Amino acid sequence: MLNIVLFGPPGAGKGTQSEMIIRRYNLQHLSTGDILRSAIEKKTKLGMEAKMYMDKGELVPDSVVIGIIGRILDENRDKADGFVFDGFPRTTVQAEELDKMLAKKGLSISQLLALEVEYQELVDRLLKRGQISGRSDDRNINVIKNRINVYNDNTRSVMDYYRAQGKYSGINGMGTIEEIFERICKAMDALPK
Ligand code: B4P
Repeated sequence: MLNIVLFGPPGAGKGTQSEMIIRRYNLQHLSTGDILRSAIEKKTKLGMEAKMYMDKGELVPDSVVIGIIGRILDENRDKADGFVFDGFPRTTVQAEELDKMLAKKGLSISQLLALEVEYQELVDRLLKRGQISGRSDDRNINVIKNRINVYNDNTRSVMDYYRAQGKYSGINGMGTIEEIFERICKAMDALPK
């Protein structure tokens, strides 16, 4: 199985590239952001709790997110040739827990692919999406800046966690969606089968 962590700051293109990766490699897309937004839309208890954090650009507590991922892994394991984890793990605690959950199933992360994008480009992409999609966390410049700060303070260290395992690849995330996808495919095709 090919289990990829697609990593990067908010607006790096994780969601966008995940959609293309899962089609080419027959993988399953697991986006914690999408799952949380769907819970908010359905007004579930989880959704109401998550909304308080997401509207401010803060991370939802580890225990909440880890519980969700555990359930989904159990339900979906046999449905594809592996997973693309998009927006998860976002802390080293989440990364450690993910390793434990996968190990129980005899699985592991194959590689972390980190999309590298300049600060102003991130802000511009998110503001543009805010105008089109109306996503509340993309409409306020202060919330966008806070999300990038939270990434730098709490999430960036996840790269070191995988680097220490020899599972880190940096990908230039500037350019067109197709150009970036080609770079990702090159990195994925070079992974041991
Ligand atoms: P996410 O849903 O993960 O949102 P995101 O980080 O903003 O990135 P996303 O993947 O959606 O955007 P993309 O870069 O593809 O998280 C939202 C919130 O949920 C978090 O702030 C947090 O509160 C919570 N959360 C989620 N997971 C969590 C976890 N594990 N733990 C705790 N909390 C969690 O794209 C952005 C825009 O750029 C799009 O409009 C796209 O079209 C555009 N774009 C992409 N590539 C482009 C390119 N090459 N050129 C131009 N535009 C491009």
